[in-house]
Amino acid sequence: MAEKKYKKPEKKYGFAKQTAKPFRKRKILSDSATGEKLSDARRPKKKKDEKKVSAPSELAKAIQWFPGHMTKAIRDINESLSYVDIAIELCDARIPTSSRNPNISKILGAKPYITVMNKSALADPEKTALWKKYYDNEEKTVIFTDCQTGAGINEIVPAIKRELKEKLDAYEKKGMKRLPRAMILGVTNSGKSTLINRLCGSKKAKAEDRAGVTRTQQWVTVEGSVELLDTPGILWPKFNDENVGLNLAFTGAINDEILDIEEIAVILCRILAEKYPKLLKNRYKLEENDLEDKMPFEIFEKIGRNRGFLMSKGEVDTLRCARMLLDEFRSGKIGRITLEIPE
Ligand SMILES: Nc1nc2c(ncn2[C@@H]2O[C@H](COP(=O)(O)OP(=O)(O)OP(=O)(O)O)[C@@H](O)[C@H]2O)c(=O)[nH]1
Ligand SMILES: [Mg+2]
Repeated sequence: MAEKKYKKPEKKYGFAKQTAKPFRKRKILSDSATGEKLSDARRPKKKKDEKKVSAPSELAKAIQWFPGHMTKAIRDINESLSYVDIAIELCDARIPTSSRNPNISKILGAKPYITVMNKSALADPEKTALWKKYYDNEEKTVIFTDCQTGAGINEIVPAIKRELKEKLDAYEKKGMKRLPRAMILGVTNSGKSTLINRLCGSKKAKAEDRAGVTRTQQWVTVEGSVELLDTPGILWPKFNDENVGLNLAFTGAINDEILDIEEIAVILCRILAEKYPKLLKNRYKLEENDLEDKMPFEIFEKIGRNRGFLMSKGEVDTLRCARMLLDEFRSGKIGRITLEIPE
């Protein structure tokens, strides 16, 4: 059966009016403790005349994705910690704050770790420079990498060896030939498996452009250099800042199946119109007045029209437009974009 599309807003109201239509997929409602989707029966009943479904912040608050396999993944990480010398937290350079697990110290305890900001070729170089400056003032090692261009990849093994110098020297003194063991963990879809493949030079770990691909841990050896443990991507049970959920959704760390991607795409439109208007205009052939004083849904619709995503009666195919917009953002086609700057 064809999926139901948004209706065009009758009047140019604000965002609330634009989203005042039933969620195409209400799957976004989930039990944050178990990650289980709430069945219709368990969902709070809406009053008959209740029109407004969500404002951006309501939607953002509703984004949670902590399925059962993540609870297990965290338990497995805990169990494997005693076998590894160091951990690498792999984050997304486009959202350096949102993609850092707030519970990382709790998960890793006293285990040393380094932070890697991956997908840096998709991030805004000017903002990345700000982040590098910011991290220089921190004690922790933070490396910016990109698995497609290879940028920064060569810095990882030396950084591991530097962090573990005392331990590795002690092994050498005892005549023990043992490679350092590193666990790679981080948010879903940040490129953990791809990084491992890149470091070992072959496709040993399964990697796909979809959140939640790796489901079990896997050891991979980089000949004569390091042993790496791939782990399933993990998030945390509750996003304290609502923008965190949105940023993770924009970048593909949250399973699209549980999201209302049309609403997510409209919010992304608003953010890009604010932060990267030139890139948005260039990519979608928008005029200055297509952005000026326009509501996010109007910009989104205009993009759909310019792309020719029309249905019968000339309405914009919003689902197709949302998929395209998110896809083009995630793959860097709109441009190099970073959504967060250091505070
Ligand atoms: N442009 C770009 N894409 C990347 C980079 N690293 C990974 N990818 C892509 O991101 C997608 C996810 O990569 P994976 O390696 O499967 O990510 P993961 O962190 O292992 O994901 P889970 O196992 O689901 O947690 C794939 O389509 C990769 O090709 C990168 O540095 N730059
Ligand atoms: Mg993986």
